[in-house]
Amino acid sequence: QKKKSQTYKERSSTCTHPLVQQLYKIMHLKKSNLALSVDLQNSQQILQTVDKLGPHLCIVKTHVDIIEDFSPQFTASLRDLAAKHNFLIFEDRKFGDIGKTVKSQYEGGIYKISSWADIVNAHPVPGDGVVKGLKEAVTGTSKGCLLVAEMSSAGSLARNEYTKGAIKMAEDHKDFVIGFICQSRLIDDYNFVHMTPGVKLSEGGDSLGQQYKTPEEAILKKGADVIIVGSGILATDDPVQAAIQYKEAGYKAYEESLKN
Ligand code: 5IU
Repeated sequence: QKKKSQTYKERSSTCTHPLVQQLYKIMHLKKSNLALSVDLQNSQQILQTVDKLGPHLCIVKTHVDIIEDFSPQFTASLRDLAAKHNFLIFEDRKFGDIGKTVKSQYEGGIYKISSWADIVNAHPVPGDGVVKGLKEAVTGTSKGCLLVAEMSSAGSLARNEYTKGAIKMAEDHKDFVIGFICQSRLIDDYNFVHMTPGVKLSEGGDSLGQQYKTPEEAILKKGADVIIVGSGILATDDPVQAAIQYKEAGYKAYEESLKN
């Protein structure tokens, strides 16, 4: 039996992980369940876009390894924008190696992801060493990790038993795993934030296997907490207006979901 739906405000006080509390608080205050996937390759362009769209976002999702002119100044500026507009930063790195390796990939190299990203994600394919390795890099902080339990792309192998394994791994590491990247509701527990990419106001896909669902479908039918939108916002003439449209569609679907 499904538990009664909780408001973002209620979730911010009943959930246990500090980062999850903070996220739901932001979602409540900004009336937004919208994460922007800012898949641009120029750091100034990213910062300008995030500064304009920031008021409408609960999360900014990055792919730091596609940036052509990366510098530590970029991540410092992004953190300043996160403080200015009150959003969390999610680096969509999808760690997928043995524990020792992902630990260095998370804290080291050029990007030093653990120093600026609030949230990262990991593929559960290596087993829970991936989670343990990442966790070791950030002991004593309130950073969080999402497990990629399902993908939006055609033919994804992350399904059935694999997805069940991801759920078990999350439950075994509640102090660090704060949720899932998924396409459907996996656990009836707000301590695990369900974030869904592959969202666009008009359904369809792209030429490389991406498959889209609408905000309503993601939230109302599939039980997403956060919708992740990239080109639906960025590949328009007016990204600010588009962000507002997605924010409002997402929030309306959330309000509708409270009636259940
Ligand atoms: N992304 C997906 N699907 C997934 C996962 C991640 O699309 O299952 I895991 C990423 C890829 C891209 C963004 O950075 O989310 C979606 O961008 P568009 O909204 O432009 O398709």
